[in-house]
Amino acid sequence: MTLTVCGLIGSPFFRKILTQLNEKGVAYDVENVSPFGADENFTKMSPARRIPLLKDSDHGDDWVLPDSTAIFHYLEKKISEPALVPSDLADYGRALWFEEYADTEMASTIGLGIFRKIVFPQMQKKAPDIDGAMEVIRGKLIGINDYIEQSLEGREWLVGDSFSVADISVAVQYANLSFTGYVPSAERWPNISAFMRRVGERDSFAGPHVKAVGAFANMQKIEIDPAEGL
Ligand SMILES: N[C@@H](CCC(=O)N[C@@H](CS)C(=O)NCC(=O)O)C(=O)O
Repeated sequence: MTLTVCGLIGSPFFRKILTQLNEKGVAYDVENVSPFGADENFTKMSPARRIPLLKDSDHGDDWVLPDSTAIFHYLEKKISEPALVPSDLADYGRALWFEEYADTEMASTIGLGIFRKIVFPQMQKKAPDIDGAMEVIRGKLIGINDYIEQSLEGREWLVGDSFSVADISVAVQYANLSFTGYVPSAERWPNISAFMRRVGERDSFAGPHVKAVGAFANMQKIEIDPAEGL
């Protein structure tokens, strides 16, 4: 079996899958694939023209799976240990909810609303849209931070007692937020801060994360006055 994960290290969805495979201790290959300016062959593999994609040699050369959620749950079935989805049914449902919330609500607010405004212009040697990003941080992001903060109250992980798809999905989104220079205030959202520290201590997450940090190291970042309490 050869598993190949295609995408870019800056993508939270791509790192979601790398973190999962690292947790499982499975060897895999990585193929650098960008969705931007990709050819028609990419559209055949990924009709939504998004990364990540998974190839699994067990199914032949033409088999390819798009979408981090499809990939994640495919891999849970293929390599079941250690499980990253809860066995308890109630927890399983909650874990799927957090994955969905992270992949849609958080990704659109953080990815489209903040990350792209800071990072994408700089990739074209243009000035980042700091004011536009700050508007989203001061607006929609606060509600997301409050919800995740409250969901982590008195708990180590978002669902049940162990690290799961819920934690990975939420953490990779907050990681992309940190690449813009903004991290939620530890005074105002202490549970998020402690959670991200705990996730960052896991090699499975830290390996891909450190590579992504390097990719954005030389970019201009958001600087927030601590008095703003954001
Ligand atoms: N629901 C998809 C979302 C993937 C996604 O949005 N990937 C971004 C990169 S982080 C992408 O490929 N964007 C291409 C584009 O917007 O043109 C998943 O979970 O894989």
